[in-house]
Amino acid sequence: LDKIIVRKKEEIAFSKSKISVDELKNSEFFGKETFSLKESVKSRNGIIAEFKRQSPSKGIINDKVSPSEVVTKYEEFGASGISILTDKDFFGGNFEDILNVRNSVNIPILRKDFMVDEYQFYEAKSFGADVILLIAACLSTSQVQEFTDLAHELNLEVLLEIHTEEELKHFNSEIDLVGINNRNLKDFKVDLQHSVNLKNLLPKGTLSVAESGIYNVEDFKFLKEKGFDAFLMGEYFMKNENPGNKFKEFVS
Ligand code: IGP
Repeated sequence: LDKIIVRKKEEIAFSKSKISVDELKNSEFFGKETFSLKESVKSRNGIIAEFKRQSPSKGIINDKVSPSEVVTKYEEFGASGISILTDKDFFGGNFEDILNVRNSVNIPILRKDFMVDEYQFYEAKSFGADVILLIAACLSTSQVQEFTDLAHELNLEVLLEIHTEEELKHFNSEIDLVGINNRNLKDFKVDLQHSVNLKNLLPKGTLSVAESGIYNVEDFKFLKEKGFDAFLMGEYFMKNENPGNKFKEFVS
């Protein structure tokens, strides 16, 4: 994680030198309505389906399919939202993916990245994202608060990701959804029961998202029974030749 953050800061410095915040603000998406993930986890099937080419723990998952083709199916078969990894070096993502996806669906798009600088929020907005991820493990409590305020100013919703009880102290009541990562980002171990225990510590009424490592219908049902409102799933769909069909099969 530390390595990713160091690299991320270099990447941001480079982006800033090429495109200023004022230039980003010229994007058509400033001033446009955003799609609410809070609403769509209630009105659709609760799955936030991820487009993911590769990851540090799994290597290449799928580098053949195009985002628009995949996400159109995700939307058609009821997904509440789409998660797009925009990190290039570790996850093989990019911003064009968000633009492509924005032109393909009318459900919320989560920009999934390691957010450590205000600049990235303007970027997210300028490419048509609706929701941003804040990873508690790489932010201070005051950063989470400041970033939440900035996101809301830009009409972006906030998904706060936690993995430990300690990280719960980063929660504030303006946060829109709390994601509990079933996977430990330090050693990549998956533990669903750990997530259920942590979920039970959230203030009543908090919208909760079970993230990562959901690899079969049983895991999904278990987490649903335990009261999770939404489910962030990537690899299970993406490791197939046709992720959209895998999604369809999973939900039917
Ligand atoms: C999806 P999976 O195991 O279904 O592919 O996981 C998603 O939860 C995972 O990509 C993720 C992630 C993150 C990636 C969750 N939090 C933070 C990068 C950074």
